[in-house]
Amino acid sequence: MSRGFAALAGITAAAVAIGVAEPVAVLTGPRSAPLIAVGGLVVDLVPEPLKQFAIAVFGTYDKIALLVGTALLLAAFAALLGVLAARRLWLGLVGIAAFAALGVAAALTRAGADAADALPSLVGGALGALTLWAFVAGPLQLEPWPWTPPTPAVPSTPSTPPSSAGPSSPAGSPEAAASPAGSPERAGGPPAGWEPLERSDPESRRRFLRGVGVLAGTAAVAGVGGHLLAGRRGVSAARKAVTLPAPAAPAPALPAGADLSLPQLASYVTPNSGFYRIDTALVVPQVDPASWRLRIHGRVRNPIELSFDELLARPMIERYVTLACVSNEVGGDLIGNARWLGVPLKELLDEADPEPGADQVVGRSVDGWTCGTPTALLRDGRDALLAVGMNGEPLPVAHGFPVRMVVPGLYGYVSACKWVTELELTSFADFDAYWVPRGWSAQGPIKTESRIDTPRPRNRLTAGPVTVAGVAWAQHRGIRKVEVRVDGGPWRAATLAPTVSVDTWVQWSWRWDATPGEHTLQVRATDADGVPQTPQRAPVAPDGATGWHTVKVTVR
Ligand SMILES: Nc1nc2c(c(=O)[nH]1)N[C@H]1C(S)=C(S)[C@@H](COP(=O)(O)O)O[C@H]1N2
Ligand SMILES: [Mo]
Repeated sequence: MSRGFAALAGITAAAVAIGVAEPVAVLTGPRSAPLIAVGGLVVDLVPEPLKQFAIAVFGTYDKIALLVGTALLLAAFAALLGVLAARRLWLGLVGIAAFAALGVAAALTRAGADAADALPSLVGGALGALTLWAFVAGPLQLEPWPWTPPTPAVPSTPSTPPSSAGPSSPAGSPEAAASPAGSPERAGGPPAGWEPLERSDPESRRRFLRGVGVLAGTAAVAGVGGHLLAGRRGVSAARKAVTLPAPAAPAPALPAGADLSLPQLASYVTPNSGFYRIDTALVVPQVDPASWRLRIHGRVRNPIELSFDELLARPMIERYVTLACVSNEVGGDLIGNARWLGVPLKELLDEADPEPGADQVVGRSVDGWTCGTPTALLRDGRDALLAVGMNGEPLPVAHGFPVRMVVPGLYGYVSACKWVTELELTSFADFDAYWVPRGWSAQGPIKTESRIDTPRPRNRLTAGPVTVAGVAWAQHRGIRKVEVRVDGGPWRAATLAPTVSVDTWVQWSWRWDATPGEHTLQVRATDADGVPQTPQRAPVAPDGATGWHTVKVTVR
């Protein structure tokens, strides 16, 4: 078999394996599908710099990039397996078995996995192996070129007398007579350098390629169909059925002018559809509120277990809180402000009654992700919430439905556990949450930052008055002052828009009398304690980026 055909057989076998695993995963859950399971393992295991690179390059699309990358890598391996299988079938089959084993291992080591999660990879592996066999040694294999060495010509006894054919026709020649008519492939015999295994019978080639088409098509239909079906088993219907209680303490009314409503400037309240999403989940966890439970346990005197209805029955408060990701670069957009509805975590913790020394609350998600938050900080009176509502709706599924944590003043990775099902009281000395062994700081207070949203580097600016505007944040400390400077000149005070509390970002604006030429705009904020934002540039790891946001513009 030629390399090309062998590679095609390998890729088709892999497509069948991955495709048919999807409908099986409809029964066992989307995270047991091999591509997702292995992808999830990759997310947990890839070295931190690579992950940083992925977030920097692909941002919120990092997961799609990962899946496409995994699929391409897999296709390359599958092609190689096909080539190996053409030499020694067992090598190819062992390769497929190894991949199936990887899929099984990945599916079984995920949080909350059970034995059934092995099924998609096993079924996929078996059918993938069958496919490879069919192409290499089974009914779809390529048959050798059906050429048999020509019987030695016997010029002395031509079947047709030369005279009857005429001199212009080769039909009566002995060579033509040796090969039967109507079989042009056979007529010429094999070309020079022909090797029996390299050329195949055209009929078997058509059968092979038809097999590739039919099987790859079936794999695609099974894969996409299974994936969509699995999606229909999601919780969007259950989410729509949720009626949120009215807050006992509603959010403060937005002061007039909190939103300057300028083009390019981030709106004061971020709509749910535009809210950044960062998590390690390759498929969004689908948590049925009917079976959701929260356990508050560990080093507490009074462990608590709550159902969703019991949580909703508690008095709720509604607060604006600006959430920020530690991976947000200076000038980046991994930050958003929403109105959250939820139960104060302080009340739940007070009831659970933590033991002395239990200085860390570990939030644990259904998918096993964890974050560690200082117990004292959750009880210091700030509006730390076990949230069920976001901007007047039940939490969007991707933002943690049915319940997540929201803590003013802390980066999301140490506080904002989505799909939360457990709060475990422990100590920082005893437990490292998900990102800590991966090189991030155990403590993650949000650093004072500011951003220029308008103008942007590519804007066409004309000389004269230009509105420079943006946002600044120092959650739970508040912003006292924002300053702007042009071309390294003196700092000028910007005007701060009003805000509801110290827990949200604030919009700022400054009128610039722009002159023609290239200019550099810079912004810095000072928090309400009087501490200015540091000019020192720091990368996002291990505990958040710093530096002044700098924008270069051209004025005509
Ligand atoms: N279950 C779970 N919760 C999580 C994460 C995660 O990976 N898994 N990521 C955290 C991080 S790093 C951030 S910045 C916030 C982002 O919340 P959002 O996606 O709703 O904006 O969620 C936090 N909660
Ligand atoms: Mo984050």
